[in-house]
Amino acid sequence: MSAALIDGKAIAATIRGEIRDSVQDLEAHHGRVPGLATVLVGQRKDSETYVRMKKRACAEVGIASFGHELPEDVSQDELLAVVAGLNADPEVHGILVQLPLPDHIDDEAVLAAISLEKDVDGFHPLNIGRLSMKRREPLFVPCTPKGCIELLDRSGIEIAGRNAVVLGRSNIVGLPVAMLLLHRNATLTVCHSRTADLPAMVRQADILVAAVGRPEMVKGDWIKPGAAVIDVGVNAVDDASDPRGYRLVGDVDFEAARAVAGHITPVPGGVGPMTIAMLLQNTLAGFKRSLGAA
Ligand code: NAP
Ligand code: LUD
Repeated sequence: MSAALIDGKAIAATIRGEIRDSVQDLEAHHGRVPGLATVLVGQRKDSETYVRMKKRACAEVGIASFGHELPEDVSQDELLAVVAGLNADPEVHGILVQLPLPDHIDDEAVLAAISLEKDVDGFHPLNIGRLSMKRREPLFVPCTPKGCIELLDRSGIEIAGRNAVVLGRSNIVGLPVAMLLLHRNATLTVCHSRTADLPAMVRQADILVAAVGRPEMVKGDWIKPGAAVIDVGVNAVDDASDPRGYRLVGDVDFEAARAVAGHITPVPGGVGPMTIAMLLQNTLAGFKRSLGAA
């Protein structure tokens, strides 16, 4: 038997439709639309692609986007000044500083400078702190982790009481997705590069979230039969038969895992489109909050 595909691309399109309807309603009542500012430093191809996709998604749902492209050698002070300007701009309800930043920039200082009310990535230390504590509500939940939970929920997968295994503990994916699963009453295991027996840990997982950035590292025979597999990894591997010279694969050996799992996300077309849909959702929420406060 082959796993049911969790179609992130289709689910994200449904969510964008919901957001577009809300934006239209709000514009009709208030005469204003939500605004997202994107800040891109340097010329990394992947970051350029993601930011372009985010701006395009904004346009599709009626959210205004304001792009700020800064040179690779921008100073920390110049970048902080851009963030300060966006914090003060009433047309901007969400600020996204695309990561990674160049090495000479202190990314923690930049993320901490973003107004909490506009931190649609949810990376502000206070947001992460609230996310990690019991019964504290963050203003925004980070987009990729939120997208993973949304995929489980919209696929009817029970979280409470089940064994969830997260591979990876990064600030942007592994750690926050682990916190969300814990708050939803999963029994949680977090694995990383020092985990002794990764296959044995993964075999316990009713729900597996893989976010390690290692192409097809998770093998089919690591998967518990019937498990839900959320593959966050987006890895480019050389492929001469592809016109681009590469193709994207996840952290999971998709074909082998599919034969064993109950549900599985593809790469591309799984978590990636959800990250962008959740960013739009957070921007809409920030806009609504600003209307309430006005
Ligand atoms: P990261 O910051 O590099 O973190 C990777 C994590 O995986 C670390 O915790 C690391 O352990 C662990 N790890 C690395 N090699 C391992 C191994 N051999 N065995 C066990 N654990 C290992 O990466 P990230 O930013 O979280 O991203 C992870 C992947 O998700 C990447 O492919 C990235 O492109 C993708 N991603 C996708 C989206 C999306 O929207 N779809 C969003 C963000 C990221 P240590 O902590 O011990 O070093
Ligand atoms: N920084 C992110 N850095 C990298 N893939 C993303 C991402 C869409 N501040 C900040 O957007 O949330 C962020 N906030 N991130 N990422 C990664 C991470 C950030 C990754 C993949 C995709 C966003 C995506 O849509 C497509 C897919 O998986 O189907 C494939 C896109 C392609 O290249 O064809």
